[in-house]
Amino acid sequence: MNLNIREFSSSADGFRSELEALLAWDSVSDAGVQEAVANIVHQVRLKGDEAVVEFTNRFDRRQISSAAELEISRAEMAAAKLRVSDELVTSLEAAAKRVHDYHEHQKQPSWQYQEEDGTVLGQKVTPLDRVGVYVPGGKAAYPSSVLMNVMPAKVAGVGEIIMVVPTPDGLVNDIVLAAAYIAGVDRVFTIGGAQAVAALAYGTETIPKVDKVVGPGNIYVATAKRMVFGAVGIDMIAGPSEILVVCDGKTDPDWIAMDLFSQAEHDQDAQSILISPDLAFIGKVKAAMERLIDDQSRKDIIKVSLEERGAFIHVKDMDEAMDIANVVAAEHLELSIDEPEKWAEKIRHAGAIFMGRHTPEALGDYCAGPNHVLPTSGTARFSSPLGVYDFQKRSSLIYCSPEGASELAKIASPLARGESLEAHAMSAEYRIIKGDTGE
Ligand code: HSO
Ligand code: ZN
Repeated sequence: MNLNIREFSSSADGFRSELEALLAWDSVSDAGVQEAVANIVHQVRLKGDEAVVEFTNRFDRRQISSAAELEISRAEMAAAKLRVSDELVTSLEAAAKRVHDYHEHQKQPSWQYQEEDGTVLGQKVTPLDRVGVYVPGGKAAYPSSVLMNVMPAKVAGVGEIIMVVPTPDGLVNDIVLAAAYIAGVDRVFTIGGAQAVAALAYGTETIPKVDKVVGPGNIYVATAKRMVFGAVGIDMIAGPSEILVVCDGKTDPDWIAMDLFSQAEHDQDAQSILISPDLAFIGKVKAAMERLIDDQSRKDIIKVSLEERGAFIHVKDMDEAMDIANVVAAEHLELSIDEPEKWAEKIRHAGAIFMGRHTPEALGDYCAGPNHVLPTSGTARFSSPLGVYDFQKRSSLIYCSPEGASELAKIASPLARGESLEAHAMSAEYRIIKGDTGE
């Protein structure tokens, strides 16, 4: 199949502005969607279970009479796991263990130190009490995403994990439930959309109120998450998936072609870009793609994604490739080159860096260990992969000794008076030890 993929040369006039245009992504904020979501959130907040049942029956074509019917027990999750093939269960378990072990390294311990006068200062780290994980239904139901969202919460020590998943027509995805069981989800409710986000944020008679809602979803879910933010915490709002492959021309072109397909097949809006200093190699990858695409089950999605948002960029050398990679700040960056560890030092912005010819993104998506929930659309400039730290929070600790308090009060008092806050000043001054004049 012919593929019409844009080709750029970094030395061409106007390349930087063309690159900007290529990367631009507008997360649509539709006024109609806003209004519909605001109404759903309001109804759920006001009427609780009754509204959740009504919206679920309407949007997911179900005939539920009470919210209790929405819950799936751990026993039912275990039963779903039995319906999944042994091979798949073994892979889910192996992936869960690897993701768990990786995230163990992210745990932030509490710390404290003591000053000479006995004052102790520190930071106490605590897990969130209860978290809600949104899992999309339908075409984007990824069991791997269940693992990636739940494992870091588990490792953080979150008290209770509630998963919501829409089940249009009452159809449940057994692999998703098996993943939930393996990851250690406490309770599952078969609800989705804005109504699920609102139920988690405000709680209903049946659905417990959580402290944070994480997980990807469609525009209704994303809009609802933005709306309830403040009442609860949320994770990032993800844009379409992206991959940027930098290749020196020495990797099998078929491998690179398939790595580019692997992101393109997610979504028509996904973005796959190849950067190489070797123009002939770019031609070989293109030929490989045109040959391989015909056998791809998702070829229609791949084609649209590559033709709408994909690109080949020819650069003069590897230094320039790294500069462009930093501008793109891709969700996934593959360095399919010699000495990737040397070049990775130059990378400042990327969600995940896949190093060497034997590290395709697909391995990271499922089982290498790091999280596959990553900053998209250039947000890697300022944000990080989903991790244990997203499910932990910090409290400052201050424990003054009498002598320490006396000293601090002498610093605080003039500051408080400078702000005309007399009670602050006096509260501090009461702690000054009588007869302690400082020097
Ligand atoms: N590449 C996706 C994650 C995923 N891949 C799930 C396969 N399943 C995140 O960008
Ligand atoms: Zn993927």
